[in-house]
Amino acid sequence: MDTTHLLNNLLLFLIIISSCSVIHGDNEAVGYGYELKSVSVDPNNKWLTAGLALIRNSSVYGPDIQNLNLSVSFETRDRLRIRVTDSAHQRWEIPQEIIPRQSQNHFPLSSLANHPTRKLEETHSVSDPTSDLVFTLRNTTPFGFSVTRRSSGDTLFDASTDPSDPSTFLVFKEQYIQLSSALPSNRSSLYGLGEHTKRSFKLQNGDKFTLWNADIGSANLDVNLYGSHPFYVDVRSASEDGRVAAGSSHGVLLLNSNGMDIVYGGNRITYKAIGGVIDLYVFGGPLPHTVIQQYTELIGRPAPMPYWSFGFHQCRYGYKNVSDVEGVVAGYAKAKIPLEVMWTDIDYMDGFKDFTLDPINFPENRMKQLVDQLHRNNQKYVVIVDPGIGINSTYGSYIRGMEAEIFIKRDGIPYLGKVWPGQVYFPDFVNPQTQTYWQGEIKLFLDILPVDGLWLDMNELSNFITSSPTPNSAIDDPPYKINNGGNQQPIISRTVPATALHFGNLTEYDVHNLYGLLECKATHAALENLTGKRPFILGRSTFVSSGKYSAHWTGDNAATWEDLAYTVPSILNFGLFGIPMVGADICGFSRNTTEELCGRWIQLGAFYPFARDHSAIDTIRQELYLWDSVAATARKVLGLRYRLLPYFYTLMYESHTKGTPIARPLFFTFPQDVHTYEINSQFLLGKGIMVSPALNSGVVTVDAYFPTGNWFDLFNYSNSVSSTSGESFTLAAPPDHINVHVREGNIIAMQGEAMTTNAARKTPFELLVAVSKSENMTGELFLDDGESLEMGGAVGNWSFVRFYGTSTVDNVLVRSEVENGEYALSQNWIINKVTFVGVENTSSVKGFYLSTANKASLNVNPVLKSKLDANSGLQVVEITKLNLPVGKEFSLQLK
Ligand code: MIG
Repeated sequence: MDTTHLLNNLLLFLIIISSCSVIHGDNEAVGYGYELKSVSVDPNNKWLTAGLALIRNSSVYGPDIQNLNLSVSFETRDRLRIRVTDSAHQRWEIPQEIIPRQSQNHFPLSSLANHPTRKLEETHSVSDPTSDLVFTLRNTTPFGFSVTRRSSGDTLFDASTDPSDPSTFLVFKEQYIQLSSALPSNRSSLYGLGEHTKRSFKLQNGDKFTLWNADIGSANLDVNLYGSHPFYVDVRSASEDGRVAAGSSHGVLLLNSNGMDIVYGGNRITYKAIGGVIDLYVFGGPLPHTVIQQYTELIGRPAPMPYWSFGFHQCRYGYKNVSDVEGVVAGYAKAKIPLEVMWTDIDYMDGFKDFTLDPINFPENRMKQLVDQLHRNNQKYVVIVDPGIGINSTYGSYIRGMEAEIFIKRDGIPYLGKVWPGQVYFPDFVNPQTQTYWQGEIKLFLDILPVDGLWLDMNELSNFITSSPTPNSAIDDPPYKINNGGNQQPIISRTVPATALHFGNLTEYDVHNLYGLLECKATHAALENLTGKRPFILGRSTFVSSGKYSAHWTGDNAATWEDLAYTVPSILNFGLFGIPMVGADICGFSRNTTEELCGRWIQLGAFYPFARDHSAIDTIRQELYLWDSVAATARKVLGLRYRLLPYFYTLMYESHTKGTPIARPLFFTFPQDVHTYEINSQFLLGKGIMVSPALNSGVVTVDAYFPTGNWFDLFNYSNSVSSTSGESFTLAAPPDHINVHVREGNIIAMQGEAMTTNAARKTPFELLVAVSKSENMTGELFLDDGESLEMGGAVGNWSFVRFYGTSTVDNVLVRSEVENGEYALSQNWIINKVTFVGVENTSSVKGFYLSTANKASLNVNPVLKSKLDANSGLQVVEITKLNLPVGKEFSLQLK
């Protein structure tokens, strides 16, 4: 070998060595985990605390925190809280003032040293004796932990470590926290982790979720959108040993407001947050609806929505002037399509300045006429408000904001952003003074124009410019780049820079995701104080607990068939997040809709909890009366929606008191039916009404899954579907029809169709009894004035009716139990008609018995009709002219 050759080889060798060291550098583990130093366990088994020490520093993503405290507590029987914090320094955590939690710390807050520590053993477990959840700490290297169910042994959260796999280790750095849990390979179905537009409702192994509130249109799949909800529900299928039943469910919340990526892959779920602490809550369920009940018990139950907000809403970005808006209102009236609420986008403002009116196109006197006219017709009016306050020395809201010093600051002066009005400052809703300021601005506006609700857009915060980062700032440019916008855009991109400061020197870095929540909270308080009525707020940006203050729409979708389909998973997700009043822009926001698409969209949208048609300025108009076919289908589907208003409203009450969503995944009612876990394009309203929309162009049939039972078409009470063990059916779905079915076992209180919710409330009730011979039948009805601050508050202002039914071969019975019947009696509500569907034809019905608590007040001369549904061989029996007061208990028996 000559020297050149030798040198060359040496060089090659050096290159390999050096490149190896480069590779080694890149391959340095993100972290090496922590080991257990001390443990103390509450003698009553309600809490455990432990000290953790870093095993080794890693140079990736900045400095590690050396010592951590782990504390675990059973806050309720069904709620386990696991906290990991820096033992030396206080770190950012969402304060109680922003999200009040009913959390008590069962463990002593004073330092660990004051408590007898235990001799370290291989594992330490803690479990409240009343709980099904067990927490186990593993004294491995590195340490790990898990949460299991006592009853079945199922592992719910598994942060045990595999020494050979650093991705299983806890990493806790200044600006990077990583926590990972293994999931059982094929028994977990996960839902939640929003806000994202996804093709499927069930989260897919391989999915990534970025949480960083951004003004990114919901037409964009798989990227972070307007809101952040680090919460999922895990619905398990049965275990092989039979100990876990199908449908066994739990929830997990990582209560952390910082930007994060969540990776669901390789049968693990891994959180990568760029700040805060680990504050993990496990909700034991064990059913989907009890998980949401427990979740909303912690974060707060959904705000009650006014009755009128369940009517149909029309909006558009680009209405030209008051006459244009009046024309739309008239168009609906002429077409006899119910219009409850008219909306106006930023067009109404003077130079896009909040709380002003354009003097030319939307002048004060004409706007007043419009609103007065709407109110005379029992219709409502809602306008948009954006957070940015235009900088203009003659603009009152700006002047008062400067005086009150309530704007977000950077480098000691208000941070200068740019939105619709041009240059703006953003109110800092962390500052308690901002509430006073904001309420004052809203008051001045309401004094001019008594609008019925506010629409809060752009509150991510959205900014038309990206300001330069502060040089060498790890706050504006953190070491770990979350996947903002799907391409690791800087977190300061088109929003307020992370180094900007809020009240109390909180950084935008930490509170960014809370802005929309805080704006909704302040607006909600302002409207309550100013109007004394139940506020209606529609918010774009949301976070954990936003449902306490506002409704939500899914933002800027496109008028495409794909986006129509994606609205179903999006809406179901917000139900899980505790924001049940949710809808998508009907007929599509961007791009030109078509007659066929718009027709199908109103068919589906009529059953969104929040139903609003909205479109962008550069698109064709899409009011429902513009096409005859769309108008006809709108009359039909909105007609059914309005008949179902008492049902929607009673579901609102259930949401408000228990957290249960209005629009629900099928597995809420059928958790044991594993087929329901995969469904993306159907949903339930409450427990018993199923919507199966047509979502493709040109179709005249729809394939729909029916869990076991008899289901009856709500439009005609026939066309029943009988599913013996859970099956798919191909149903007729001609262009003018959407399949909406009620399942046997449900009793639905309905009212009549009308052009406004107010008029619908004056019509008599009809009770629809979907007869089941194998199950008890139930239904509920909540009644109040629809606008008082409280829903179900002081006795005397509301009534609650429960309906029960049973059926045997020759006997169908339905009866009511009434709580606080006086209110319903004072409103003279009556049930005029009871319709039984699915009556067995073995003995044809000849008559009925009716009894009430007070027969004397009855004026009954009922008429009974029955007809055979050829489709099912079952009968539909109608009793009319009943005149039964809703507020009085009755019992009615077919014979
Ligand atoms: O920069 O106000 O999502 O519903 O029509 C766009 C105009 C601002 C975004 C909202 C959309 C609204 C539009 N807004």
